[in-house]
Amino acid sequence: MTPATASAKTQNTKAKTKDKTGPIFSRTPGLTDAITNYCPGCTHGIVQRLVAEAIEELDAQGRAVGVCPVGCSVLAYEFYSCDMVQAAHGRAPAVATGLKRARPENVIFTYQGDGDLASIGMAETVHAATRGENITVIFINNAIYGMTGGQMAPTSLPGQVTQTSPYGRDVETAGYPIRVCEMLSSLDGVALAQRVTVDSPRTVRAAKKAIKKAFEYQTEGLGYTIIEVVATCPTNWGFTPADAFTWLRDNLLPYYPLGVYRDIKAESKDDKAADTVADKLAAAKAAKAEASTGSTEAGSTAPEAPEVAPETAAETDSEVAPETAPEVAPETTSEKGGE
Ligand SMILES: Cc1ncc(C[n+]2csc(CCOP(=O)(O)OP(=O)(O)O)c2C)c(N)n1
Ligand code: SF4
Ligand SMILES: [Mg+2]
Repeated sequence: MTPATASAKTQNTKAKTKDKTGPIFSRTPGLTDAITNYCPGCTHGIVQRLVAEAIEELDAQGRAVGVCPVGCSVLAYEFYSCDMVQAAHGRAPAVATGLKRARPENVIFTYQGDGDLASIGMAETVHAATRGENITVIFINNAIYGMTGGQMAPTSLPGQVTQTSPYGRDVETAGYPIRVCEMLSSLDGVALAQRVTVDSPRTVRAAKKAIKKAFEYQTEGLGYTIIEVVATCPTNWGFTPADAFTWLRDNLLPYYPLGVYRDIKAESKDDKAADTVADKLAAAKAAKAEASTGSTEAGSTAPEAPEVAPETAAETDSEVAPETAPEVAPETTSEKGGE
């Protein structure tokens, strides 16, 4: 038997074995058959798959609408099977707000880079969050403007070399990086703010769980949810894919610790969280109920309760225990160095 015949036979045997056992891995129907065009080692493709899987598992395929603004994610409409809307740079929260308010039964997500969300779109982000817009934001923090060739982003590290900071980010002139989850977690409209990464099977699983939880909170009407993914851009960082993951672990994760920064379900189980959105809405709901039974005087100036209040703190029950505080404390900015 020639080596070629032997090899063909081995492959046939393998194929038969595969037929018997069936596929162990397949493409999620949440994605189209299009081949993604992201660079080798880029994490955009991983995250997009996780979002698609979460949508599929929550049976939201027919109701999901994604909003992709400008950045390397701009072509994501080619990759998702669900409806997609392309927004102008930074305007995804406004587009998503309109979609969700017009079609509350739909599951709406934005997929935004750090340049998009934290630079040109920062005002929209903060205001959508503080309004408690019932949308889910997938935030890809790769510490650089990927699509346009590697300019400094609001999340680029102190000392990080980029096209617009060739001597490294100088905090004296460019300021310090913005930690988005920490900043947004102070806003009452935020139901969930969690930072994850996708550098190993374990972290990929955790990221998927977080994304799913965000969609679940949206379905329950709890408010703005954001999952920040600490991501790679090997092309513009100037690394091989493997080195990019090492750089992410050694530099980005210490500065951007993984963890849950706000989770109103977890907080509402905690006595300390007396003023969460859930508590406030529960109070508004109680006031509305009181008014409808006539116990409130006519002409009362009490604020009107929302028509559809989310579940109260006492009613909600999260099966997922909050993750512990970030394991790695952020180092001081002056100690951090990029390239
Ligand atoms: C109004 C406007 N300003 C600037 C640009 C140029 N632009 C395109 S993508 C981009 C930055 C994208 O970076 P990021 O959001 O971090 O996404 P990434 O490519 O890193 O995933 C910029 C500045 C634009 N398209 N529109
Ligand atoms: S330029 Fe960066 S963010 Fe864009 S696809 Fe390539 S590696 Fe990914
Ligand atoms: Mg970016």
